[in-house]
Amino acid sequence: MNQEELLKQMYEATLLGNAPVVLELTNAGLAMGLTPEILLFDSLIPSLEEVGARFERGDFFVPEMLIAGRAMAGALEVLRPLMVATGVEPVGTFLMGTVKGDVHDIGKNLVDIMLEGAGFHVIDLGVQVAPERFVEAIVEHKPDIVGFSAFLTTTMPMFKANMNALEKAGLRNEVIVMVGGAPVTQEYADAVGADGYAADASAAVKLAKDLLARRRSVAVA
Ligand code: B1M
Repeated sequence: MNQEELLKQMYEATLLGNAPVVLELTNAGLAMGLTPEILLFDSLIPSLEEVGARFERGDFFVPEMLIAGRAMAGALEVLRPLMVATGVEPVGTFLMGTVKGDVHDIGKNLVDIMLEGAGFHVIDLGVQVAPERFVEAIVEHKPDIVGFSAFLTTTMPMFKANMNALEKAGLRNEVIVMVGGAPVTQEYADAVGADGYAADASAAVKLAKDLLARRRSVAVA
């Protein structure tokens, strides 16, 4: 099997939610010299996008989405240690969570991995995180940045609820706020008063670094 065939087989196996085969192909791809980024961006992520498209057309239902998601999550477990930086001084602390009412976490976990790869210390509160839990964690960990992920149009309004909770707790100016997730847009991020929005994991890393550098240069001036 060549690299192209492997990526195609992995795409198909993810689509069918065949977790053992996806895992086997992940290891085989790495052994063949494919990078974690190629496996992710040329096979796993496009496959999940197709899962979403089939769900929208009514060809797939929730169980199919669930097993495809699990197959992708299994591959991420193997790829994570290969993508994170080791032994470097953290560039900053990033507190992350999927908002209340939303259980999607694959995209959030990918952002975590890429942030860790870029040297951030990431604290992930998981999914269905209530505004008061974000507040508690900000007080406890004093992160430089807090990130809210939302993957449903029905859970995006939780961004505003989170912002209100930060304001009420007197924390809004203590922390940079970033938002993201499939249905989120720059306009929506601006409307809720977030400091930044990123469309994908690499853009999130770049933005996190930029926002932090800007905040630190203002603090020094
Ligand atoms: Co759901 N789901 N799902 N789902 N699911 C979507 C999101 C959907 C778009 C499918 C579709 O209709 N095409 C749709 C939402 C429609 C909408 O609101 N606009 C949808 C729906 C409707 C639902 C349910 C309501 C279905 C139902 O029950 N009837 C239900 C909701 C449950 C709930 O949360 N309360 C549901 C459930 C599920 C599963 C549990 C079965 C499973 C989740 C498994 C899991 O996450 N552990 C699932 C899955 C797998 C999907 C799809 C197929 C794949 C999501 C994914 O992992 N994508 C998805 C379709 C799709 O996205 N095309 C879909 C890959 C991932 C790498 O991309 O998540 O976009 P993404 O993350 C990106 C960016 O968004 C960004 O970077 C990430 C990496 O590049 N990003 C950030 C994310 N967070 C960020 C934070 C940042 C910055 C960038 O800063 C802080």
